[in-house]
Amino acid sequence: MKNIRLLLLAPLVLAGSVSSPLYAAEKLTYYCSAQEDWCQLMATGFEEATGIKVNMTRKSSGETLAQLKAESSNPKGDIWWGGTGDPHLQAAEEGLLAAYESPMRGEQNDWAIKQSESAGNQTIGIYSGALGYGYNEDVLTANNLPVPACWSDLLKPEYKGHVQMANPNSSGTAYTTLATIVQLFGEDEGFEFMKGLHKNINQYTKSGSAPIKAAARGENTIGIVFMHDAVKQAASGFPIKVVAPCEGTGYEIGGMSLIKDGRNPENAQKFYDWALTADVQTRALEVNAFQVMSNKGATSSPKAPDLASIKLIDYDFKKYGSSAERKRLLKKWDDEVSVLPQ
Ligand code: S7P
Repeated sequence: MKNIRLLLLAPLVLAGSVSSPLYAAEKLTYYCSAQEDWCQLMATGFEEATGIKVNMTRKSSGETLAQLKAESSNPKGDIWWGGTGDPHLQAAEEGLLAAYESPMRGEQNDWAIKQSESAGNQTIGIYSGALGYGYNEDVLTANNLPVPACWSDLLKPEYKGHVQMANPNSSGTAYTTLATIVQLFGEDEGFEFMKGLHKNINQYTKSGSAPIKAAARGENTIGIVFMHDAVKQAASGFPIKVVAPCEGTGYEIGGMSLIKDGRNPENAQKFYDWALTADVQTRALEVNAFQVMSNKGATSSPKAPDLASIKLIDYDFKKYGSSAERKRLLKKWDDEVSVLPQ
């Protein structure tokens, strides 16, 4: 009799419909667009805190947005954590995300909540950081190059082949650069700037922080990146100097979003709430991530760029995170800048 019962139960067990902890392993599919080491720290931290098994994929911000679109008829991801806010906002507008109001909202800075409200609570700000660039002091000296201080310096002919940035299609950092330049100088002058810069670019990388990692290794001179990513290299002992461009600069509000129709919505909400706590955000310092965190109680490092002392533009997240504007600017950059000879 017992054997017959077991035989009857077998197909149910194989189909995963018996809710025993042995068969129903708790899991979360996590897409991450921050630095690899920070992504890993968040994955293992969440597994340790909850016992939920995390399956992580790390991709740049624009690439993750492309993945969400490609998977939209059969979503595989549960949560998207990190990366610049613009593609999160675009994903919200395109109906790829789920709205959520975390009980942790009361502990967040106003800018994080404002970002959330602007997208019907389908995303939230989790950190902020200013754009700028960094240079390798040794390589600069070895090449007898002047110390750059402004965006306009990067157009000087002596820097030909010495500047690197990412491709704005794949990288949130590089899209922030394009949108910043357009907002700082106006669209016509901004595109003239991008064309002038193109002459000095040695490579457009896929990932936003790659240019400063290459500079740290001595394989590049100047990398256009978020200032905190340059500070990270300096804090790791590389001869990197960080520049807040004299004309002023843009900034990011890094995002976190629940993916619409994800397969593990409860676990995704658990991750979301956990990631907004002060303790978890303070752990960013363990991997030299020097962004300003969204939780007002998170500890920051004295090494972090002081946003209050940087001339920041009033970055229009609504406009530059909109699907139409982001697509338009990227197409214009593809058609008018990337195709030019160098
Ligand atoms: O965590 C560092 C950081 O710069 O990475 C994110 C960035 O968007 C990821 O790289 P991509 O530029 O390649 O998309 C930023 O949000 C974040 O500050």
